[in-house]
Amino acid sequence: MADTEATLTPKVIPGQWIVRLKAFASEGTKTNHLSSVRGRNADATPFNAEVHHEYNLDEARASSASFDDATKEQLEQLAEVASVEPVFLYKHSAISSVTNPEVPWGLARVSNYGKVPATGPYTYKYNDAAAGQGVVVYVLDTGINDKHVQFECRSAKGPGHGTHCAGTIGSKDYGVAKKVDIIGIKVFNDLPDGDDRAGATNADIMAAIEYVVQEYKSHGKPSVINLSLGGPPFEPMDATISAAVRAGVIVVCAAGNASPPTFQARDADTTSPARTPLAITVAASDVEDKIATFSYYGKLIDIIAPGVQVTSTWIGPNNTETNTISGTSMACLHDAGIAATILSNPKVVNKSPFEVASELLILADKNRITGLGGRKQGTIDAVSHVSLQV
Ligand SMILES: [Ca+2]
Repeated sequence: MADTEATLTPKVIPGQWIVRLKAFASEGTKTNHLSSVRGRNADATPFNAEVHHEYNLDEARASSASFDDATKEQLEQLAEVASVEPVFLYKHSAISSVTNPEVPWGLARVSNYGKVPATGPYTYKYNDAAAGQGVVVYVLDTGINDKHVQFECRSAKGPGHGTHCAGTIGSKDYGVAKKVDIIGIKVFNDLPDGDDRAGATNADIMAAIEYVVQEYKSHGKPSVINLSLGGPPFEPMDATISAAVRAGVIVVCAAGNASPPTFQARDADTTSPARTPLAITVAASDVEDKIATFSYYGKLIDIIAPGVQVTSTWIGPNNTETNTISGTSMACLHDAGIAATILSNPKVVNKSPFEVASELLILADKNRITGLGGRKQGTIDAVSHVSLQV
């Protein structure tokens, strides 16, 4: 399956661009910029740009648009423009897939200090009074199969990978936070993972993040964004995530996975969104408490969570299907769920993203992970843990 190996060769969408304005450009600067772009369209010069989307978060003002290379050169000359970069695809951070309907070991691991047995049956201990009630987790993915019986009508929309994600965050049997509200936002196209045109564009991911910030500002419920995806480093996306976190939304993302053809794990500073410091970046471990061979690593990892052979909900005709897959995608879902449990815990008074991130670390099971020598040295040794104390 293709995934964050796209960091090497991003799949670019020809003729589509993200025009980023200089840091902290004002709303007025953006308005003037877009009206000047539209004005140039109207005059007799061969300038031609069609604006598709405007991004308005304070530190991440930008637009996505279609135009040709000559127009790109003209736009790059404008004083207010920081960069003009291509629209390209991000990929799922999941790597392998086998059908195996078992109770997930990951839930047992995050509710236990210390290693769990190599084989089940497993139990998940959690506190029902802090199970994510009143918290919204937004899963930016393929959408969610909301008909799946595991969601008890707490989720909204779509298939496959997104359904698996939502399952680990909040489904009845496979989920960390069993009372959380889950909203799937479809950013991935419907092509199969093996297709090199499959993915989610940077333009759509940024728009979806900004949409969540607007939702959060209107409903005021504690909110978490789950990004089980990865791709090339991209400054405008990093800025969008930073703006979302500063606005009060927690952003949890996958560290990234080694994948074909090289199967070489890298430092998470080589990929977005994992390299964004204000995101909670999650690496993956296995049932032996060893860092997953595929997991990206390094100083930007905030925490480690189960990410090898994780069973969760899937799509299928019966709406009861499950699938067992691996990836830092799966690891980060545990932390989206744990963040939701912290946000719903009445004992935790201060719930800004920064305080939730530090609470995650306080709770974490430290100094358990093996395999953090060599290139992976410097990666935090802390396994996510869900608090039973309310
Ligand atoms: Ca971080």
